[in-house]
Amino acid sequence: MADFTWRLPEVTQHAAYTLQQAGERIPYALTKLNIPKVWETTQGLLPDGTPLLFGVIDSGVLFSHPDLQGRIKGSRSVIPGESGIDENGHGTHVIGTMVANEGNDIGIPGLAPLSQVLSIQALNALGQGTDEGMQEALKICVDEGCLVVNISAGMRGQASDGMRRQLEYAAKHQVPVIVAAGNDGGGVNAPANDPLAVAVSSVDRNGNPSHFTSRGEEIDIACYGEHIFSTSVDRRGQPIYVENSGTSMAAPHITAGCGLAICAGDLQPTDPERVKRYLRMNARDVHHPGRDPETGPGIFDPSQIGMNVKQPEGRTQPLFGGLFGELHSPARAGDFVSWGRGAA
Ligand SMILES: [Ca+2]
Repeated sequence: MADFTWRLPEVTQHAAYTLQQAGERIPYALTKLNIPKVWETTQGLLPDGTPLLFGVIDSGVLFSHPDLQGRIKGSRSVIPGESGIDENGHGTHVIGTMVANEGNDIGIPGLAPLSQVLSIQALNALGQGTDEGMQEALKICVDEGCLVVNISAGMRGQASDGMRRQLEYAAKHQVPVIVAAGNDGGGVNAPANDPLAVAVSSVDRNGNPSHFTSRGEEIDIACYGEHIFSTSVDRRGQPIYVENSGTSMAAPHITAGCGLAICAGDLQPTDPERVKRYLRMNARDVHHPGRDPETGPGIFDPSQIGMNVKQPEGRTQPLFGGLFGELHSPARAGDFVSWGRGAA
């Protein structure tokens, strides 16, 4: 019997800062990705003016974090007895990278600071969770109208049949699932290695592959994953900022980048193959010329968002029908684990 325990990858935490120490600064990755330029087109609102909704399946979120005010549309847990509040730090870090408030004089801006997140806690404070819980979490994200889902977690081997069915369910509903490749330096972990997932590897600030990044032909895109400064939680449950490294930190840049592209009308909600093609067409080749196992087609380059197709303001946008249905009942307990360690 295969072991379908999920884990957070072993993320390295380099430093921690109190709120008082964290005056707002643009993280280097946002500068390298030309995100402030993209903000002239969109900061994460759909054409109808509503915030794009991301799904994040992780260790939960500290929704009281000052830099995440207004950014958390909902927070649930599929782990019995858990509240959805992040006691690990990993989920809060991933979410801050995506949607932390911009211009509020504290911490960081996320890539899509006007978007929102539905946080589904499927990994506990130790970064562990069950396959059943992860499946349930993904179904909730799709059913609740998330347009892009981030999973910075996984396991060795191949996705279970049940997880594969949920990936098919997401693909059928045109919800791309962006997954961290893993941090063990070996082959791409599951479910990032599934054809229905978008697998993200990590590079350092100079574009060199991270020594820890999992690698292989399944890598769909690379992004910055070293020394990423974002929101987190300390041991007492208080809001802090930390600097982490891991593919867990690279993936949310891709998730948020896809969200910005959707908001700008450059990318329609679509199947995984088309999302992969979009990322490939907007990749900057690094490392070995052409595709390589460490970085795939290269580092995502979102600088063309809003440049290709000029869209009039206020146009109607019929595609986004993300109606919020009822949440499903929590799944059974299990042993999932998330990728990357927060403020442990
Ligand atoms: Ca901020």
